[in-house]
Amino acid sequence: MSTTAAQVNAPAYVKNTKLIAWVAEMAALLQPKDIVWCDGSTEEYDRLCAQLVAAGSFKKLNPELRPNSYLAWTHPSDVARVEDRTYICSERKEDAGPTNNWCDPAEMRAKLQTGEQALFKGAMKGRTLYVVPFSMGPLGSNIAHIGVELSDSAYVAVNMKLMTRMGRGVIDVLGTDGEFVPCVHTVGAPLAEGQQDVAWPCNPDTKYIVHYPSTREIWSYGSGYGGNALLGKKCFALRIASTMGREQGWLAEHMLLLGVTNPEGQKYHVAAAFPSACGKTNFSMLIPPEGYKGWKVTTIGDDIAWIKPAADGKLYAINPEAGYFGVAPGTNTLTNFNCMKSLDRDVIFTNVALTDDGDVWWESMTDELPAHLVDWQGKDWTPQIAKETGAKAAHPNARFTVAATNNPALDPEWDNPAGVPIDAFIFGGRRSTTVPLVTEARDWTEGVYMAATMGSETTAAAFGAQGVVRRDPFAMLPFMGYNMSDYFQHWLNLGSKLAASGAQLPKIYCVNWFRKGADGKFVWPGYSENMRVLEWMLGRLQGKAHGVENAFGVSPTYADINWNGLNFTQEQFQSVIGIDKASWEQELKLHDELFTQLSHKLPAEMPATKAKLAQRLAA
Ligand code: SAT
Ligand code: MN
Repeated sequence: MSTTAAQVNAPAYVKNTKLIAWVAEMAALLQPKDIVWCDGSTEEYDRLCAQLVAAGSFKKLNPELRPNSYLAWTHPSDVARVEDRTYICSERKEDAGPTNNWCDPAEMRAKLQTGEQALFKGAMKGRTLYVVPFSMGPLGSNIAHIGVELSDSAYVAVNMKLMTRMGRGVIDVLGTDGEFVPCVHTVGAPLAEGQQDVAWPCNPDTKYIVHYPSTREIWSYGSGYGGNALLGKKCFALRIASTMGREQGWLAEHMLLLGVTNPEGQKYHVAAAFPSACGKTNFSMLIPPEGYKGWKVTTIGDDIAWIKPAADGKLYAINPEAGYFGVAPGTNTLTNFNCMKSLDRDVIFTNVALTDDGDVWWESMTDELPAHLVDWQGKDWTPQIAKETGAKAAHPNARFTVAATNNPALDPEWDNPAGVPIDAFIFGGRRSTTVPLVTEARDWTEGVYMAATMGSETTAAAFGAQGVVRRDPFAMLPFMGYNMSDYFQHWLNLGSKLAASGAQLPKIYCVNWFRKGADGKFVWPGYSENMRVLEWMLGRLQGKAHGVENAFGVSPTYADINWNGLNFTQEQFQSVIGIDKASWEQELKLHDELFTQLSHKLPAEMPATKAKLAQRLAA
C-alpha cells in the first residue's frame, strides 16, 4: 500500500489512485478525527445503526411490530430541501439560466474551500469521515454512473446503503482508473475537544448545496436531510446527470418508471414526471381497482429515470436508485397498499411520530387516531392537542427510506442493466383548477410544450410557502443542472433525432389528478382509480381508444373511459376534464410570463405552439 492509501485508512481492495489522492486531499481540508471506508455490508449497516442509536440520533423501533427499523427526528430547521441555498456554479451565468441560483465558481470555491474563512476547512473536526462509494444504476450497466460521497453523517451512510448500490462492489467496478463524481457532504457542525454532540447535528444558519457542472462536483454544507445530503439523488442523478445527458445525448428526468401489463399479457412501460410530493411513489405502486381483473402494475422506479436512446431507435430507461425516500403522511393501506407492505420492516423513518408501543404513526396512516404519541419534535401529542393547536404528529415532509427489494410490486426488470423501453411519457402537476384530468399531445413538440409550461402548487418537500402555483417545467425546476431553455431544446432535438431514425416516438400525456370542486374537495378519486386513465393511454398507443380534440390536445369523452366498478358521474367527469375558456386565457398569460423569463435561447417552437393553442381557444 502506498503511504497515501495508508494515510486515508483505505482497505487493500481500493486500487483507484485518483480516489485515494482525492480522499487524502479532502481529509486535509476537512480535518476529520478518523476515516471509515464503507463496504456496504449488512454487518456495517447494523453497526452504524447501533452507533446512531447509542448517540441518540436513532430510536430502534419495537422489533415485534417493525423489525429492523429505526426512527430519526431532525432539527426543526432541517426538514426539507433548501432551494434558495442550492447553486449551479457553471462557468457562465447564462449556462445556469434564469431559473437557477448561480454563483461564479471561483467565488464559490473561495467561500467553501480556499478562502481564509472557507466553510469546509476543518468542518469535520471531531467527526468521522465516511467514504461512501455508490453506483447510480445497476453495477456495471452502460447507463449507470459512479459517485463517491464523503460525509460526516452516519445517517447519510446508512441511507445511502438503502438508496443506492453502495460499497465494495462499486470500488471493484471503479478498478484502478475508473471515473467517479466526487461528492463532499458535511453537516457543518465541527466538534471541539470534549464537546458533547447533539442528536441531529446540522448548521441551522448556514447551508450550501453546490454543483460545479463543468468538473462534475457536488459540495453540500450544513444539512443532514434528504436531497440536501443524500447526494446521489437530486444532486447527482438529476442536476449533474442532466448536464451529462445534454453533452452525451440522453435524459436524466424527475420521473417514476412503471410497467403495466394487460390481461392479454402485453406489457408497456411508462415514465411519469410529477413535482416532489405529488404521488409519484403511489402511482408507481398502483394496484388496479376492482373491475380490472388481469391488469398488473409493477414498479421500476419511483422518483428518477435515466433514459438513453438505443440502436433500435427506442428510448431505454433505468432507475438509477435502489430504494425509496418517500413521503409518509397520507400513505396508508388504501392509498398505497404496496408501499405499506414495503414498510413492514427494514425501514429508516425520518420525522414521523412514535407510538407508545415503539412503532411509528403519521397523519392518515390509520382512520382511528392513537390516543397518545410523541410527535416528530419529541412532544406529547393527543387528538385533543391536535384539535386545539393544529400540531401535526408527523412533519408533512416526513419520509421513509427503504430498499426497493422490499416492494411486493417490484418489476422483475427493475435491475436490468439494459433498462426498459419507454412507450409513453406523462407530465402532471398539482392544480386545483384549469388543467384537465388527461390530455394527449398531438405530436412530440406539443408534448414538450405541455411539459415545459407545467405548473404546480408547491408542497412541503421544499422549504417555503405551500400551495402557491409556480411553473415547474418537466417537474425539474429545482433539479435542472443547466439553462432551462437549452433543456427544452435538448428534448426537441432528441425527438427529431429519434423521428429521423424512423422510430415510433413515445406518446406524451399531461395529467392532473388534483382538480377541486366548489366544496374545495378533490373531484377525481385518484390513487388506484388512475388506472382508468392509464388504460385509456394504452388504448391510444394501440390505436384502439377514442378521444376528441380540444384546444390543448386530445382528451377522452365520458364514454371513452372504462367506469367498471366506479361510480363517477358524467357531471363529475366534465368538471375534471373540461377546458374553461376564461381560465385558459389566464393560464396562457402565465405561459407568456414563463417564456419571457426564459426568452434567452427559448426554442421558437414554444411560442409557436402557444400561438396555435390561443387560436384554437379563440375559435
Ligand atoms: O429530499 S428529496 O429531494 O430527496 C425529496 C424530494 O424533494 O423529492
Ligand atoms: Mn422527487
